[in-house]
Amino acid sequence: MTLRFHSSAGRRMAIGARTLLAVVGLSFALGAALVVSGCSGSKKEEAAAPKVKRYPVHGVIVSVNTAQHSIMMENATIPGYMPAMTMEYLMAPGDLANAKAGQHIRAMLVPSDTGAPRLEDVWPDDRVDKDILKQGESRLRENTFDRGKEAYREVGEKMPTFALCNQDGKVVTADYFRGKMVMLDFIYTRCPVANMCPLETAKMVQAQKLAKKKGVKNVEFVSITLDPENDTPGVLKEYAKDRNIDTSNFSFLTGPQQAVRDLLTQFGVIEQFRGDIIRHTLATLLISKDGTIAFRADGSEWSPEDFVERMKS
Ligand SMILES: [Cu+2]
Repeated sequence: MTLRFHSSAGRRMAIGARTLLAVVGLSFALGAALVVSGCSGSKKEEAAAPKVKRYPVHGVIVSVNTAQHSIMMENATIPGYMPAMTMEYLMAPGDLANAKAGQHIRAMLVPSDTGAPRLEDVWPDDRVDKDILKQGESRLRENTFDRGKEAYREVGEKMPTFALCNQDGKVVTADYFRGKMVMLDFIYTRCPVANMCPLETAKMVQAQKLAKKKGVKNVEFVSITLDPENDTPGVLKEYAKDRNIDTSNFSFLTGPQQAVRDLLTQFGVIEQFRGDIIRHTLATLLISKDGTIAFRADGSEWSPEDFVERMKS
């Protein structure tokens, strides 16, 4: 299997995707754990292993102090680090913007010699949300498995159901988009290849602006991350803010790794980790109001005008 960064021949890429899916299907049939174990994730973790020891922490936010870039949090016992207590933690701007008193979060604690410890990899951890995400993940897993070699959803088929988190840390399910057109793609925030994700996002924004200008109503723009390990809600929030993206109808979604993997499989997007870089293909899709995949463009050569025209018809 070869992965291609820039494909002018979308068809060939789609065939590549199908070949991969056939391989995946076969591995299911053989009971191999190729997809389930998410081989790419662990390799990447090793490569990017931080030198400072980090500790998983759960807690409830007591207060948010934006000026100090910190929160007060009542944390549960952190094995090997400290007992349960209420203390100050520093947070990145995106996480801070999402933080609210009373919220349950989980994160990785990074100790500091000079001041308050820092929280990274911050995820919402409210019970109900966790349950919805987990259910969504296992339903999608079963669905991908059941579809086997037909996991890839062609134009004309319904989009899969899912439960993910948006850039505000809110759980969003596929139901949220029912009755709306959805323009959907897959990107990741650290993508270093200018004419891949950065261009893709810029064009989605163009499409969003053009749709608004042309009076297209009831359309949502959705970018799902290829890299949920890094792209937490807070990271996505900063990504959108840095680009001045109007998030009133543009969501950046992330969530359980396996859920993202299954969506990639079902939408026919291929990714492969090379150290910290993800080699991947691009697909931009238009989903109609009843949830049917109406159109897809493989590669980076689609035009915002074309998509907006299709939204109008
Ligand atoms: Cu990219």
